[in-house]
Amino acid sequence: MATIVEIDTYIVDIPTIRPHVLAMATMHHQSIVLVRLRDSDGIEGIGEGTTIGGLSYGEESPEGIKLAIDTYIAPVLETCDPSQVGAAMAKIGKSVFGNHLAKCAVETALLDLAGKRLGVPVSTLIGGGAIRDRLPVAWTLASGDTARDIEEAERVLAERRHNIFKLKIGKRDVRADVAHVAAIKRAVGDRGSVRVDVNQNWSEAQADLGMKLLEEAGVDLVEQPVARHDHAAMARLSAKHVVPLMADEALHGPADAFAIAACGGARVFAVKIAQSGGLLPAHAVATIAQAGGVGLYGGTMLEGGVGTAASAHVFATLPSLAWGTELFGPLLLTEDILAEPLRYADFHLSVPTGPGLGIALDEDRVAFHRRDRRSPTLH
Ligand code: MUC
Ligand code: MG
Repeated sequence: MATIVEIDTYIVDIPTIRPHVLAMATMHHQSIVLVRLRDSDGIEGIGEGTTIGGLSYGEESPEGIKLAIDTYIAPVLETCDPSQVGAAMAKIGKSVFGNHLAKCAVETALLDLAGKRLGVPVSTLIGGGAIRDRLPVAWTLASGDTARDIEEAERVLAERRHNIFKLKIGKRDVRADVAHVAAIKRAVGDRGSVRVDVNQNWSEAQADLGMKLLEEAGVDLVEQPVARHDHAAMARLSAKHVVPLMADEALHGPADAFAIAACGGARVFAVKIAQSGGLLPAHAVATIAQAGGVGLYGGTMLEGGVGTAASAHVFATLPSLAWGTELFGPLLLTEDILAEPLRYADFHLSVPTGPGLGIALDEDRVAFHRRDRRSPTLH
């Protein structure tokens, strides 16, 4: 049996191309936790654990992800057969509660390694193989300025890069937010789909008003308008409004997926590998959605190239992906950490095809941006 002989984790900080304004934080850079595993046969696997805005989005921070892996997951991993990914993750799950982003990073690296060992892409290991080779990709307009957002939408439409737009709202008064969205929808017209993400920032009453006005403005989807634990409010809003409600922060794996599908809490799920606790649980979330008649959207934690490729492998296996994906993370960063960037063209992302994740790191660029090798100016 091969064993894991090296586990290296480090944080890289990469600036964003512009401030990314969300209800709970404004991002100026993204902090990516990379995990590199090497087994006794010299095969390497790479994984990524990434969150948004430090501790403002969820319970895990970049520093916490690294600590969970180094201190609690690595000692267990050293006792596991790296080719048995399910067994390794089950063993880790027995001694590490929660910590879904850290577990996703480790599971990604194990699957990359196992895929390289077998000479197959990760999609073959999780869902029986890819059934599509490219994925529709949304872009998030979140500069904080309506005119700038419209300019950005026009540019990416002209480049044929994106025709699905997600707008980040929830920071301002409901009517001011709706006016911003309606102006962008008027500019985009029938050339694209406009959706919003409130990131839990509305009360049920605000969401009731907001969803009515957004529907009138031509918005196609309203993501996580209320608090993630308030399944009852999500179900009432879903039942009342024609515009579908999409669950995001409410979904932390298969148990949440089952509970939300069962109570009619959302008509669409944003499936995220990180929030689900890995690629295999994310695939289970999608299966539950499909069984419960819930539509699917491939979500992101604004990961860099590694997490984005891993997500693409999962989403490529899903029989239906009616709402597309938002796997644009690498495009929000000033620099790509992959040796060969992922391919975005004709409103789609191409799913990598090589063994494992089908990607390689740009080692010089990664070394340059490693937090432990730089002066602490970015964090
Ligand atoms: C979120 O809440 O969905 C996804 C796209 C984006 O701009 O932010 C993320 C997080
Ligand atoms: Mg969201």
